[in-house]
Amino acid sequence: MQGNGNQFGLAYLDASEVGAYLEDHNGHVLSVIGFGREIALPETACAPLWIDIPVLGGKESSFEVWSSDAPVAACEYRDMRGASDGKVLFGSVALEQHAGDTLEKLAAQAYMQIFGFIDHFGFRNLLRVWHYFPQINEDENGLERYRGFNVGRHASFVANGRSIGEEDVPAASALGSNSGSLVIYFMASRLPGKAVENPRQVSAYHYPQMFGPSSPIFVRAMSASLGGQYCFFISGTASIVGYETLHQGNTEKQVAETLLNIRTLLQQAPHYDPARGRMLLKVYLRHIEDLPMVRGKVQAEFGTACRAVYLHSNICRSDLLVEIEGAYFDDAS
Ligand code: 3EB
Repeated sequence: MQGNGNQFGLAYLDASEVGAYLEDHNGHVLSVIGFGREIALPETACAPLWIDIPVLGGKESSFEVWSSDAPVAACEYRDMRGASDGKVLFGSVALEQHAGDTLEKLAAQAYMQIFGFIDHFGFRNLLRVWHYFPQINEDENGLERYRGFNVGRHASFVANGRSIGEEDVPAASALGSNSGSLVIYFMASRLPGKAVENPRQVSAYHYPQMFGPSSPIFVRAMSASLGGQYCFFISGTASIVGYETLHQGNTEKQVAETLLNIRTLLQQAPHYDPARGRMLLKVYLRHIEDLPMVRGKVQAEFGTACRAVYLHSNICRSDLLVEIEGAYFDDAS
């Protein structure tokens, strides 16, 4: 592995970069997630996950690679595979939805497996979870699929004795893919991180029932020290104030509101210093044509050195046109 000072971290890479990066980090890769078109990749402890979401900005694929300075070992338990460097545990679950299954049932099953996996390896604290599944805004048995997903997630938190409050709830994102299974990947740790909420927003787990029979379960951000490095994971963030979507139909105003929400979260990140740390973003756009405008606003906020990946995806509320997630790393603190 090339020593560039990063103890633990994340890279967003293009198809032309990912092969060499994985070779350089041989034995140190925790997780590889590919978006867009599939390509052949060097072998890693865990097979790459593929998410069928088109990459915007003239790229056919984009890769999210998590790695560690410490050696990484594969972790297998029941049907699940993951990888750990001893400090964090990455894992994933991909479940096919067969005829007669509901997404609610699948979500509950996925979380039962996740809790079983992290408890088995002694990493009981979920820090960050990513959810992708197709037809997120479509109806299933009279309920929007995202809302059905929330019912299943909620049920498995309760069934596993996890509290629905800051101590047990991870940062997360939930986005629509174009095809494939319910794919969830996650990062867990032995010690809890510190949950961060946004004073401009009602905690998602306290959303009123107008957004579905069970509330979503995520915190707005998670602050953690991992491998001697300060990390701040920002959940999927959108144009929501209180619990309501603002600026329906206006992407430009939604991005501005989203960036204000992110700024508000970063004020609570004790070590945030844009001049010193590294920020990486995934930006989800419902409409391709919004790319130049949104990219302009994101670059104005974070500068052109900030690595941002733009993805064409449906967002979990049908009136949201843009959502942004982030990860900040400070190697010095
Ligand atoms: C929101 O603020 C937007 O269901 O896990 C953002 C991040 C959103 C995570 C989830 C949903 C989730 O409600 C949607």
